[in-house]
Order: sequence, then C-alpha cells, then structure tokens
Amino acid sequence: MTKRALITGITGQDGSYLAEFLLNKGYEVHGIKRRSSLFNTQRIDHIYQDPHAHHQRLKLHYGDLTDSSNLTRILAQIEPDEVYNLGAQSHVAVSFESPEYTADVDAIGTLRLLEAIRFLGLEKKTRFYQASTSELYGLVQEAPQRETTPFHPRSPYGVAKLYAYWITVNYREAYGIYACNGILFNHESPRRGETFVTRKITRGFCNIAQGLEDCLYMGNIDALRDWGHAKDYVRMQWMMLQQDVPEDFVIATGVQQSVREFIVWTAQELGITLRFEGSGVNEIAVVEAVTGNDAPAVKPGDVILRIDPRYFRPAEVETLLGDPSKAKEKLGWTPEITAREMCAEMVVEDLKTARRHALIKAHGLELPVSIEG
Ligand code: NDP
Ligand code: GDR
Repeated sequence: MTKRALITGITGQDGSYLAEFLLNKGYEVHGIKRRSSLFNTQRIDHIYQDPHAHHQRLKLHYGDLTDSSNLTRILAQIEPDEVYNLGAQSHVAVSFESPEYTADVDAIGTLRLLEAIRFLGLEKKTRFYQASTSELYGLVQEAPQRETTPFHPRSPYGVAKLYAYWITVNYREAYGIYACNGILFNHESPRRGETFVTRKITRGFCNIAQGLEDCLYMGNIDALRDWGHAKDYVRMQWMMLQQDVPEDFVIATGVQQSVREFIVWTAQELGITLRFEGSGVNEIAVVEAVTGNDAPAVKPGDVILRIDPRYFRPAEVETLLGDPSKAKEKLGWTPEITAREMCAEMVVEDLKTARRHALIKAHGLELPVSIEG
C-alpha cells in the first residue's frame, strides 16, 4: 500500500526537501499551500506534477493553519498515514512585530491539526510530527542542550512553539496519538528564506561581489548557533515517525559557530579577506584583500558590512548548542554535511543568481525587485 503524507508548510525550506525525500521513498505526498497574490511555490516547482496527469503523487491543497474547518476537511479527504506540521510564521524577529498572529498559526494551528485528527477518529492511523525548535531553550539553562534541558523561550515565536510542543505531548499522553516533537536546531540551505541570517549573508555578499549592492547591514553578529543542513534534518523528521514508540528528539550537529564566523567563511568563499574594525554599533568589516574572479566589484578598503540596531531583537537568544546523542544512539542518525560545506554550497547558488542579475543590469534591463527584511 502506498503511504500518504500531509505536509503543512510544503512551500517552505524544510517542506520542499521533505516532499522530495518522501516522493523518493514512494509516498503519495499532499501539501497545504496558502493562497497568495504572487506565486509561492518556487521551492517545489521542480517536483510539481500536473493535476491532469495519471498517477499524480504530489498534490497541493489550498489551506491555512488558522482555518480549522479547512484543515479538518483536508484531513478527512486524505486520511494521511503521516502528518508533518512544518507550517509556521517561522521568523523570530517578525514574531515580535506580529505576536498574536504568530501564536495563532504556530501554537493554535498545531492544536487545530491535532483536534482534527481526534475529531475524525484518526488517532490510531495518523502519525504526527511537530516542528519544534531550539528556540524553546532561549535563555539556556545548560550546555549543550538535550531533550531534558528546561525551556525558557525568549520570543513570541518561542513561546508559541512551547505551547505547540506541550500540546503535542498532551495529545500523545491523553489520546494515544503517535505524536512526536523534533527539537531542531538551526538548519539552512540554498533554499533558506532570504531574511534568515545565513542566507542574508551569502546572498548579500554575492550581490556585493557582483556590484549589485554596496554594503550589508547586520544585527548581533556575536550570536552563537549550531547550524546544520536542512537535507540532513528532514531525513530525521521521517525517521522519528518510523519507530515503534513515539518520542521527542533533539536534532543538532553538536558544533557551534558565531554569526561572525559565518560572515568570514562567506567572504573566504568569494576570495575576500575581511578585517573587523570598531566595536558595538560602530563595528564595520573592511576588505583587506581580494583573490580570484568571484568578486570583481570589490576592492581593498571597501566597507562591506555595518551594524544596524534595527536588527537587534527585544530579547536575544545569544547561544545555542545541541546534543544529538539520543538521535544517534536510538535512530543511528548523524548529520552528513558540515556548516562550512553548507556555506560553500549556499555561496555557489547565490553567486549564480547574482551573476545572472549582474548580466541583466549590464544590459540595461530591470532587475527583479526585492525588499530587505
Ligand atoms: P519556512 O519559513 O521556510 O517555511 C514555513 C512554511 O509555513 C511555508 O511553507 C509557509 O508558507 C508556511 N506557512 C506560514 N504561515 C502559514 C499559515 N498561516 N498556514 C499554513 N502555512 C503557513 O520555515 P522552515 O522550512 O525553515 O521551517 C519549517 C518548520 O520548522 C517551521 O515550523 C519552523 O518554525 C520550524 N523550525 C525551523 C528551523 C530552521 O532552522 N529552519 C529550526 C527549528 C524549527 P508560505 O511559503 O506561503 O510563506
Ligand atoms: P533564529 O535564526 O532566530 O535562530 O531562528 P536567524 O537566522 O534569524 O538568526 C540567527 C541569529 O543571527 C542573529 N542576527 C541576525 N538575524 C537575522 N535574521 N538578520 C540579521 O541581520 C541578523 N544579524 C544578526 C540573530 O539575532 C540570531 O541571534 C531560526 C528560525 O528558522 C526559527 O524558525 C527556528 O526555530 C530557529 O532558527 C531554530
């Protein structure tokens, strides 16, 4: 029997990799996409299947995590074997601007899905994966963080995800639903949203290298994170739903870097040597030397990074470092791609786009507009 999976957030970074992964495993994959005035399926266009084709194995449904009746109807129609709840307002800084919406989608959205499973009597059929997060640890109580580390979220996003974490545990305990939390530390890829820090850096520096921008404006570059590759992490999301007993797992690399290090790596990938000068909000990154052909628009002495306090958060998560021992011991999972390799891959992809845009500009044509976030 072909297994059926439903992915909320299929148009996002993780959703796109997970959909590919499940299709390769032979699943019929259903995804919920939001109605948008612009196309929002770029990350899954390469696996899109014409609804008129026979044996279509990827099916998209309009929906929203704020809409209970819509979620219930989709679940009733599909009766999935597995639900992956990846949909969320996932930007921590944005959650301070839209706290109520973030709670509605990230916290109550999770409850809506679990309630729909219960209401439809799918408790024994449908397995549920919740995209939990290292943001639950926030103000960290121990390092490295593991499944037993106490939570102290530091943003409306983190607090909403705390509710989602516990309601997932509660529905497992109360109704016997196979439901589990993957407590995932930061994971990135060339498909990462452009306003998350790694992608902002790789995309920004590639644009600067090709003469499309002059300077990148950043927030707290001393924040420390445990960065992995999204491809490695979606594999683990699936593995968690294949066990006999549902459990929660930390997914991380166990290695930590600063935002500053990621900046230096990105520059190095482009043949740029950087020097940091000044401190606090006056800190800048100056180009010391340029080698190779990837950054023709950059020369020694250029200031290509400045600090802008608008990117500071009202409450910051300064440091995160995960301990993935349980995932390794119980599921045999280890990440295959290092943060440095991932940075190189992201630069290759963003440089391709920047070169294309530079060529368009050189021919006097209009560039696609993008708004910085
Ligand atoms: P993205 O921001 O790339 O994707 C989020 C997805 O959720 C998009 O498909 C988005 O749709 C969808 N979405 C947003 N709001 C709604 C809504 N109201 N109803 C339905 N769908 C909605 O996130 P990631 O792929 O990076 O992350 C996936 C999940 O994992 C998220 O829940 C995130 O909070 C969590 N997480 C992520 C980590 C990371 O480092 N990436 C680490 C730990 C947890 P649209 O495309 O239309 O915007
Ligand atoms: P995070 O990721 O908040 O950890 O949440 P993000 O990449 O946004 O920030 C990481 C760290 O970098 C610092 N930073 C900046 N961040 C952004 N976005 N833009 C900047 O200009 C900037 N300058 C410095 C931040 O302050 C922070 O300390 C991500 C999301 O994917 C969540 O959904 C997920 O749950 C967690 O990772 C784990």
